[in-house]
Amino acid sequence: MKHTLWYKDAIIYQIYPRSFCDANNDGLGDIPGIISKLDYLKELGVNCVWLSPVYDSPQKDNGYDISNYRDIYKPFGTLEDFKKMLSEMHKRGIRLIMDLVVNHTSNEHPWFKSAISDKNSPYRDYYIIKKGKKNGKKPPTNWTGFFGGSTWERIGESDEYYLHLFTKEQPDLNWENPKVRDEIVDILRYWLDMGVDGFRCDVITLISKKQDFKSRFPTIALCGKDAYVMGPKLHTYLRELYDRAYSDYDCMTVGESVLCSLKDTLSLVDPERKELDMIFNFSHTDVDNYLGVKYLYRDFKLTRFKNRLAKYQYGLYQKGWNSLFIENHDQRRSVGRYGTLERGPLSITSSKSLGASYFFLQGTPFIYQGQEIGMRNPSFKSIDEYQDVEIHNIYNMTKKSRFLNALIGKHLFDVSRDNARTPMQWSKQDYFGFSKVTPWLNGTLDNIDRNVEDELKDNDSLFHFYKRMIEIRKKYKVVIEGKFDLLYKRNKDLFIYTRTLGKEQLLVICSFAKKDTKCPISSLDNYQLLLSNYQEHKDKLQPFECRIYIKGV
Ligand code: TEU
Repeated sequence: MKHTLWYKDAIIYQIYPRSFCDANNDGLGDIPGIISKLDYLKELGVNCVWLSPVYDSPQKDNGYDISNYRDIYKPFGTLEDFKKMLSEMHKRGIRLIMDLVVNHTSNEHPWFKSAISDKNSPYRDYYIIKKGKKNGKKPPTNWTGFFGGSTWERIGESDEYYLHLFTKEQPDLNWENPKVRDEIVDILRYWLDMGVDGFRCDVITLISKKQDFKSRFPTIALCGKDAYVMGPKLHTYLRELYDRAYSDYDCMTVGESVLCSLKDTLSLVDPERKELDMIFNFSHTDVDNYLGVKYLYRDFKLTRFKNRLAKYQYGLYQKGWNSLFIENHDQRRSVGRYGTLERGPLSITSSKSLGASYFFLQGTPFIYQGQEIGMRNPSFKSIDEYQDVEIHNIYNMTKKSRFLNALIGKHLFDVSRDNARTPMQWSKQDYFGFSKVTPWLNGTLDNIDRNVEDELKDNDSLFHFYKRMIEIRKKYKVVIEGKFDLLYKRNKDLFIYTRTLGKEQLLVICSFAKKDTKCPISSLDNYQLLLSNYQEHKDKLQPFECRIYIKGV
């Protein structure tokens, strides 16, 4: 089937199902809850949804540990609910991409249960099982994982271990085994035949491992990552999935590519290679940390932020497609981050400026649930209020090490993934209108001012600003195809860029300054103002003022 490029016009809204809307009042979001909010998404103007995992799962990593790829986690609903949701989305012109988690399964997947219970199991080689050292008393290598600790778990009292780059409940699949690849192709076709429009491919750049499985020189985090990031057969496997599955459907793929460079990105999204349509790159979200380790906190600098974004705009232009995002379910909220203000009279103004700064770049923009209404991090006080396995693992490590506690303890809560996973705030009603009972992870009432009901009524709200940005993206071709140019790259307060397509030019001016700032552009006479976060405009740019102009239309 023809592989159209619909994703270039897509505006994609990410739903984290646990926290979106709870229709049956068990404290957990669910699929009927999503169906009940599709008209809201239509009102916002998005035309595609990325749905975080809803497959059957013991939920050790909130669904990123799958025990049955062809059924729905019962508390979320049924396959019939899913098919109804898909149909209702399509009726509204909203496509659906599923979260594809195939670097690993759950340890409760039947494949894994069989693999570790019987050395002669046909599924034994579906996983990466190696002999430990010192008669099994030590793991095969000194690699460390994304959630801290060793990447190896001993199998009972045997001298063998299995590999898990994430929790021990998420054993890595052995992609070297063609039977594993056959299984994945079948899973892809099962959902594509159901009408799903594509996939967000979880940690897809980790699926190929170097086969030497040797220890590495110890590092502060992710020891051994060279053995599995952008592994030796990754491109082969990605092309195989395209040839055996994606190519038969008008679908889209976006790969989550942790720890990847621009060079890696170009190799993954080159259309000629038929591997992935785009990827999530994290260089701009790593601006406020060191070495890409989010616990090593670093003050934000706008020049670093805009130049890293610009690097990918220039680097991918006419070579491959890009994704654009500032939030997701693994990142803390952007309110109070990236130079914006968490509270006070300029908080929403600053979030509008940040939103405009990424939303008109070249690529497919993603909006994470609650980002469009300016949801903030919860003000949790104790580790007991956090649910995520990642922060609990890291917290326990800091409790055992004064050095680690001194190095990362201070910002641990700030960077927790739970910050993005509190219930979607639909109203000021109890439990934010998310549920009628205490949610699985509660929000905090000091953030109740940011809710859908109030923002729909307020024409000057962040919601309506996002809605207008989406309208502009849909109206002007220059936003999709225009060449990006960064202006005033060394200006530490202003992020200004143009997008040019023939005579058409979009000019995006975003101030991140808390005070009036001189606008360096001498004349704006030929431009038409499309959108701004201020009603009146002066010679100077007002605090956090953003303006989107166009000319040549
Ligand atoms: O995330 C991969 C990943 O690297 C993140 O865990 C990230 O490094 C970390 O969260 C930074 O805080 C994907 C999913 O998005 C995540 O939710 C899963 O936990 C993980 O893979 C394992 O499937």
